Amino acid sequence: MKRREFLRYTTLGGIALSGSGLLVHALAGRHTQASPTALLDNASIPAGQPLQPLPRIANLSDQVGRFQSVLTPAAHALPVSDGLEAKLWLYNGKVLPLIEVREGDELDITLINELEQETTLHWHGVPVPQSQDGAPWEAVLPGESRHYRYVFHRGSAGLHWFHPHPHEGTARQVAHGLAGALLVRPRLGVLPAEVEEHLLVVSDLRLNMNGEVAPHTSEDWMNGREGELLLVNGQREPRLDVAPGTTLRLRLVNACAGRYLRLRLEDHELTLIGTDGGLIERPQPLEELLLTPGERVDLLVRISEKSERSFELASHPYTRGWMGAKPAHLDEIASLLSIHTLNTGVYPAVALPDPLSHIEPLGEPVVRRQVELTEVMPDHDNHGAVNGDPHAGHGGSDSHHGTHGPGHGASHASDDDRAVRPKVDFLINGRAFAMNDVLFEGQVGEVEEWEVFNNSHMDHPFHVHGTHFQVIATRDADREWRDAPWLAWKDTVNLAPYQRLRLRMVFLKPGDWLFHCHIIEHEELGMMATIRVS
Ligand SMILES: [Cu+2]
Repeated sequence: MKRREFLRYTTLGGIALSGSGLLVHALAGRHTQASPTALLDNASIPAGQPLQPLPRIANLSDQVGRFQSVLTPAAHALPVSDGLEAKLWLYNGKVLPLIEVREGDELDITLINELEQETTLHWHGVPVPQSQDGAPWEAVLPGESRHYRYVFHRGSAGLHWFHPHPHEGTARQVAHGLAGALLVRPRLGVLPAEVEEHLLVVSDLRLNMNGEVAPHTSEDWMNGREGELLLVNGQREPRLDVAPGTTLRLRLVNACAGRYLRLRLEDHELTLIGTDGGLIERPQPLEELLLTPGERVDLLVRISEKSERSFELASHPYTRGWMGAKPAHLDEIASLLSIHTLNTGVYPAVALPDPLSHIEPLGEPVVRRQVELTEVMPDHDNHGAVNGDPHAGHGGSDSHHGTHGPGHGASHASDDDRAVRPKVDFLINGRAFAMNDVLFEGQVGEVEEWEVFNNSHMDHPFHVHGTHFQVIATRDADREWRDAPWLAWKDTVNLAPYQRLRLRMVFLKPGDWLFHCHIIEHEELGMMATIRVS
């Protein structure tokens, strides 16, 4: 390497983005040939920097039991290197900020919308009153603000998250980086103090060589977008140094729009201790774990007693029914976190309480519903479902119609993101989401059982607002029903192609609650519906 090139390389290498953990470096001169269509690849970000904690949203209240703050989504340009900036939309200028509260706390957040489009704050995984849910019919216009106020009731402890949920604007806002983590601590923690906890928010970004978020492609809309830059807490493949034998508690959020994470930790078994809605009753050992968009997981792992070793937490290839040309990264192992053991004494194993929690079965349902997920070409009837089962019937026989009243349903002006939307509809019970459409009506406090059928050739992660559910039984394509071996509180669950799940849930608060595919692009193309609970 010539001396001049060497100097230039070291000047550009590894510059931290201000106010965030996102570290990007550009190879010498690559941005001088910037083309708006060429993309920054994962290799353009340095790996192996120390894992950074999520940046915190400060609590402005001095009252015990109250979390008060301001969230301002706005455009921010974060310096990447001389002449190259990542142009993102962020809350308070922070990449994946964290709000931390305790069960019983009251939250009071002022949202100040400094975007050039309407937005909302959806508190994914928190059973809030319906008016605080950030639903698309409660949009905050550009330049306007509103309060979100609610209390974290007992039992809401867990790792949740927040993201925008405006009508026909969610995919674009999420692709620009708008999301954050919401950690609700229990009143009384049950895990031993020796356990070392880390929150890991996995996200991805697609930037062009000018540092701009690249618009959605037709493939993004069809499959759910997977950005080339795979990030953990805004960093590429960060490094975590621990003493040998350390018991790590890794709490992950899959904040990607479309990317599935099939998690394995090299040479280690994972122990599942919690899901979307908090701790499960007894630890479950796992070789690997599938974490789909919107899901969270709480894992314990006792790291090897060997010193000076490295272990990769990685996402392994998972086939989720890709439509069109498959990007190469789908067949590759993607490293997320590199764990290194230090040359120090060995930490002893920790003893866990038994049980970790108690999960009451919801009991026999009062109402049963059928929910069917399909993909269809709009010029055909539903028997033209994309690779769908032509003999399958459609649910929705108990559907009702309602309205959110006049003034709702206005969509954004079209932009590049939406111009390339494919001619495929993603449907629930044969219907694409409409703001004034109510698919189901239910009653507060009644046990509901939903049989959700993925009548399509792609995986879909199914999310319900306003409550958590228990997966009671599952039936894979061409198999018999199997009872779930243990109970967990979930708000997002994956359905493989032609899989059926029986979910039980109770809505404790009245209002119009959304349920949808959490591949954001599928949601926006119509795979979303409303249940009106009164
Ligand atoms: Cu989907």
